[in-house]
Amino acid sequence: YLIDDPNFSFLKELGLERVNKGVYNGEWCGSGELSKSIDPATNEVIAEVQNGSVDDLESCIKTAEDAYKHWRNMPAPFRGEIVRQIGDELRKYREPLGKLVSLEMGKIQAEGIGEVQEFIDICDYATGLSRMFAGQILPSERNQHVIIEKWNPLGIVGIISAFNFPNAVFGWNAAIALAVGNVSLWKGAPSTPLVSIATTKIVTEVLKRNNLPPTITLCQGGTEVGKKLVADKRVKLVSFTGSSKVGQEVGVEVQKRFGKLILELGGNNALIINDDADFDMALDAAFFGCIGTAGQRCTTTRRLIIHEKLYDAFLQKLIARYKGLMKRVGHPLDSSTLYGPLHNQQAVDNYKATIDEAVKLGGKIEVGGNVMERPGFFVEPTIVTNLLHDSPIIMRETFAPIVYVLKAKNLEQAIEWNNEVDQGLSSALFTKNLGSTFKWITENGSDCGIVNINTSPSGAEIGGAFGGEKHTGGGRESGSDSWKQYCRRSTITLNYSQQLPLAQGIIFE
Ligand code: UN1
Repeated sequence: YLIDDPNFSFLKELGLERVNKGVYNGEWCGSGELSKSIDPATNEVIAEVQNGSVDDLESCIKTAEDAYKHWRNMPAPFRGEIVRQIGDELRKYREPLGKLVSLEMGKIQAEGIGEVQEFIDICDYATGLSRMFAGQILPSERNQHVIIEKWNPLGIVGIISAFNFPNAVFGWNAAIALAVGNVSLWKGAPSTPLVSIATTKIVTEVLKRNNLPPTITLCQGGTEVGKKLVADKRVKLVSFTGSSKVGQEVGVEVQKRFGKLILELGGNNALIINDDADFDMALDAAFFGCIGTAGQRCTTTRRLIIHEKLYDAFLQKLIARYKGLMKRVGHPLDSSTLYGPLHNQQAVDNYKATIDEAVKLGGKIEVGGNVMERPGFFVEPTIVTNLLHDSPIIMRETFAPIVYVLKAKNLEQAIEWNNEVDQGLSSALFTKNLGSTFKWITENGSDCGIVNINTSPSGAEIGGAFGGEKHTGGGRESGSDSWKQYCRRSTITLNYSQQLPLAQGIIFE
């Protein structure tokens, strides 16, 4: 097991062991199945995890409910101070935790550490938020009345995160949930349990030091645990990140019990290169957008829509960049690696099936198209051309480093294609023209949640609201006013007069 290998000493630094308990309900436990966590670059076992059962989940919910009763009564800036300490604790473990993200998920080290940085950033944000999540006072039509709006916490926030961002997505949700007075109950992806466990250890260390109850609970597990979490009415908000298919099922279940929902589902993100684009910058953006995280970000560039004037030159340059990348394929923890493996065998199978289908549909594989001959789940990053903009394969999301390149006559056509897919997460346009810029960001432009100009569709920072429209689910996480989703709004009419006037001037006598 890699945990016993001195080259991976950061695992022990994070408090991990050969067999790790996958449930934290105030104590570390777990009565579900034993599972192995795998390094996707080598297929070697990192360590084992004792997962949670539905009974364990029940114990987490009980713990969380009790913790909530205490936590909601703490002054909000005090809660913010705890979140600040969590951010500081994460700073201490930035490198080992980032390395673990890389090792268990398969993304390169710079991106693994970047993910922890995202969590740290949102802690800073939430600390400030704890003093700023203001309500408002509104004018009343009645004499000596005011209308007050107050944001109250919900209770337990359930967080179901995906393998591709095993640390940051929990962070976005938990930091904000805690600051506004909620407690969190987390189920990380079944294939990245060590990140969940190590992260929870870091966070709970801070809680213990402050003699606080476990406002953070964790229950690693599979579908059974997930289903119970989604169906349980004590979990007031379910924040789910994953596929549109599963997200829809989650949405229906939560709606059945009138729970609250944040859905962060599939993306089918386009990058448009207009004829007046800065060519080199656009090339860098396409390269990062398509290749980063080996094509496994929700925001990965899946469609490249190039103006016909630049099409040939751009495509040739991009192909050359892809070929050059082959020298930079390697283990994610190797500092020279720019391109790592896919996460698991299922991802490789999806990749293969999609390539086969593309070829059947008449697609041309410009570069890539093969599973690599080496241990782990490596596949060649792939560029496909010669398909219709609306061919079925392009209309769906394949979570792999495959990009479809389309030739557009003009910006209007490119925007039409950008918007014609079901998903609506991220999008970007390269242009130097002010008119094109405004067309793109307004009602005639991109219908996505993220609408970038002269930068890649992926790699958003925490300050903005993150999320997308249509089959992406409509939820927003992270910055801006996303925090409102973690609250219930109380509209309070306060009468400080000696009379009881009714609204709309109604006389009731
Ligand atoms: C995801 O892929 O689930 O904007 C999240 C980005 C990252 C987050 C992606 N900040 O690409």
